Amino acid sequence: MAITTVAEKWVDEVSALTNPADVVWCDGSKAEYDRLVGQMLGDGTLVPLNEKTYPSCYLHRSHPTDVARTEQLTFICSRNKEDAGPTNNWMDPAEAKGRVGGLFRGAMRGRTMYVIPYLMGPAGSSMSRVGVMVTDSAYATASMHIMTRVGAVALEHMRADDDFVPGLHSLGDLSPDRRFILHFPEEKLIWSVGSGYGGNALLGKKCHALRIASAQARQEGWLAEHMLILGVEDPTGKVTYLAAAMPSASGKTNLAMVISRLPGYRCWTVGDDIAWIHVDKQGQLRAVNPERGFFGVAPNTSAKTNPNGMAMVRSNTIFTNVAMTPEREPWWEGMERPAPAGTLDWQGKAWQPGSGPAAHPNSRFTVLASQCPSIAPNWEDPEGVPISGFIFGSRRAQVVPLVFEAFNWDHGVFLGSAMGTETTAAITGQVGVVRRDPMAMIPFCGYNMADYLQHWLGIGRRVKNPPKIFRVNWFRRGADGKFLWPGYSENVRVLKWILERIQGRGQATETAIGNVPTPSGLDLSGLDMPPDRLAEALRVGKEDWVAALDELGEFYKTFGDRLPRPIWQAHETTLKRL
Ligand code: GTP
Ligand code: SPV
Ligand code: MN
Repeated sequence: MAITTVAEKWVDEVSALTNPADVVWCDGSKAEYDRLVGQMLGDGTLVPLNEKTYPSCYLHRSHPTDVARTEQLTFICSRNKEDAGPTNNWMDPAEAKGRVGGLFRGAMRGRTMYVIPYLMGPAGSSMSRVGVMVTDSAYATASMHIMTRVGAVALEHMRADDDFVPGLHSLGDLSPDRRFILHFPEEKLIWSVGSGYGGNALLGKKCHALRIASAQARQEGWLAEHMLILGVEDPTGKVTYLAAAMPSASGKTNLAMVISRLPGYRCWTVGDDIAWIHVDKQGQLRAVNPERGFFGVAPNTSAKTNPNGMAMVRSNTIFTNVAMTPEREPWWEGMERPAPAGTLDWQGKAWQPGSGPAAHPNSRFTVLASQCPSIAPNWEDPEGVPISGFIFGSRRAQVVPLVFEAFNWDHGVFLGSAMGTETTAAITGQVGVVRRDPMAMIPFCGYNMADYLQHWLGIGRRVKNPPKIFRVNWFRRGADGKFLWPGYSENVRVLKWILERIQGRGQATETAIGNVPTPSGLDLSGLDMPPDRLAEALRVGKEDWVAALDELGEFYKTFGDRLPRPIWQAHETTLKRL
């Protein structure tokens, strides 16, 4: 395999710093993956699952203090603090390298250093980008095999010798006290130490494809978003592509592979977590999924909620932090069959019902996208898919209606910027606390969020027919404390209304915050939904919204003059109209 001198030189440098016992250049082959698995089965990093019922599936148990992204240890290291903005942790680049460089010194002693050239995006696409990750984790290396396109294909897509994002990763000693996830957007460089889990360690995902890529996208005039991509086929056979941003553990994987309840409608999965979106020559937005696999939330995945998800993890899947039954099958809460006696919890300890969750709430599966039964035939089209609508969804027990439509592009950017959400187990810290999360990008925007919103407004000016923008909330609760909307496969009813609105049809009432479906606007055929429950799910409460917008105003103020005028104006107009 040919390798550029710039990449070689960088690998030599980090090797001199980290001092590994040996260096392995990865080629992405099946033989290499099998070798990694064999070695991890040997040293206990992987536990074999039932070869009959879950062929080539393995369980990995991560360190108990290393089970989710750690945002408080994640930094944007731009030269100017203002370029990271008030929503990011910031460290001066030189100071960061001084402080964290010490943690890398000799960190790989006695370990193998894997060099992973990887491609984010389909082969042959001008939207795809290259990274070179160096890591001392065999688990991260095997996961990168599934999540990205590893090997010669990556090098072939470099547009110049230095056209790659270098990412240095070491497990270090796995101590949260010595854990840092650093991004240097000006150098397009990633340093991550002290974690072997998820977005902290699979550097192609959040570090590269969102934080570094969002900063790069702003310079180059495109968008890197925390969005699923799906195609919705209507009864005429036409497929309309939508991209939807939702915060971590808030429904992207589930919506991306939803099975329609409505006859004649069918959904096709293009991506479940990240979208790279470009304006093409005709002024149309086109999106690719930069990833090759899914790193999806296990709990509550069941034959009822996500049958496609259940089917795709029956082979060739790495499970992390799930429980294991005596038959050596993976198990998690919400799987719909009780855990048999003798089940081991996610730490491998004997588990008793009532003794807390058996699977970690952020336990996950890692699997090739091609194993998903609903994968779109064109999911790797180098041209991407045309995007006709955007959805912003969050987790709000109160206030936010099931679905509503923005008046226009700028208003949609405002609605995206106004998102708040209840935190989940995908991030270490308290769960269920409402926090601001514009466009589900608060943990992932590699630059000042105010500039990001300005960039979104600018994209709208460059697009011929800007896609319609919608807001959804599957998580509103009634007075009984239960979800008002059944969710999952029933969400296709909301997608149908969205399609109709895009086509200039669909029944809606104009409100202060946007166009809300009329009670008969949603197709509820075959669904037992009492009218008062539906009304509650769609209700726009005046006092609630005034309070929410006041809080939002305080958030906006933290950006000072940098917040784009149209966003403030939309905020003021909404308050007036309420
Ligand atoms: P990340 O991979 O962390 O970015 O998460 P995600 O946005 O892909 O979330 P995912 O689809 O994995 O869903 C996370 C949790 O939300 C799971 O427990 C789901 O069961 C639950 N969930 C997803 N969709 C719905 C829905 O329509 N209604 C309800 N009530 N829960 C849902
Ligand atoms: C998320 O937290 O949004 C994820 C999981 O998709 S992780 O890869 O750990 O970031
Ligand atoms: Mn995510």
